Amino acid sequence: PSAQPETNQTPSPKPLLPCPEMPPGLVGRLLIEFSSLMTMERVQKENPNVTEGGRYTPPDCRPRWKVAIIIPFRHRENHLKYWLHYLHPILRRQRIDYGVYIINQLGEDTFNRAKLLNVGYTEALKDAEYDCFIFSDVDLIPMDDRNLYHCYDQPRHFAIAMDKFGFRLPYAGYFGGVSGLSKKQFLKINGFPNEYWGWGGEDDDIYNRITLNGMKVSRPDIRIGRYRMIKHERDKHNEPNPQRFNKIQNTKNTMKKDGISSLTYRLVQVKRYPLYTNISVEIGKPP
Ligand code: UDH
Repeated sequence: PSAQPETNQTPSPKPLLPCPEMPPGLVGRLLIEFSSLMTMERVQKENPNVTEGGRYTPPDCRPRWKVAIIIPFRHRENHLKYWLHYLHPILRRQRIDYGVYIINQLGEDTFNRAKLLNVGYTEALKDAEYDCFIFSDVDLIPMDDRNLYHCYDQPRHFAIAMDKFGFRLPYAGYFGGVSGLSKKQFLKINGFPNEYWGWGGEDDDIYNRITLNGMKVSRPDIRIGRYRMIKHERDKHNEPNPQRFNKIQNTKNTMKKDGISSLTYRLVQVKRYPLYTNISVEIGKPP
């Protein structure tokens, strides 16, 4: 008796076509500025189609990647508003299937960017079956929406032409700011190092991991990989790490034991906001 006549069933939705390589509706070069006052209320109103926790999926095509965007964070609320204001519309135009994860380091011990990124990888995978991870500083905004936030055949460096470096790559092995690895690429390099406390070196260590594992870095065209950085003073408790020069000489020896395989932390809170998921963690302090 529970069987419904065929005609009463909702018709199964038409299978969607794969999203196009270069989505129509991109605008190219963008005007990025940080002088207007930004409020979270405004950014929420601008982005009604983002769902709780900062998730979005294109309604009109089938995306190739499921992308977790991971942002290392502490005390940068103002930067986050601009990031959300600019990035959600860009990612929507790019037809990306994505979720935004803010990985918030609790306490005032030394900041550890790469360890937070490892935490983001782990926590995002508890949420959905992501196969692509984009790691972005909170203060970097792409100036061109043709710089597509998905993964590539090789680990991707997105932020190659920042305003603060005169829109040039500062050195050939630079991998800082915004980068992206597929799950497979990330696991191949045992994730990121957990032992870089304070500012600097962790991005070079990641670059070493990539090349030592037989991969190379892929980059967009220099005219497209342009970024604006929100100007700021050096943060407290993120002083330049004097050990960084020595450590990056040793990646070959350290990468097998220090990485996603050795990650430990204490998850304190997961909070879903309309435009992002906040993951607050204790990650310890330098030995
Ligand atoms: N971050 C935080 N909070 C901190 C430290 C770092 O959220 O206290 C995150 C944030 O996402 C930031 C990223 O880590 O974008 C990288 O840190 P950074 O912005 O300090 O590094 P960057 O190389 O700047 O961009 C270095 C300090 C420049 C000082 C210049 C003074 N004129």
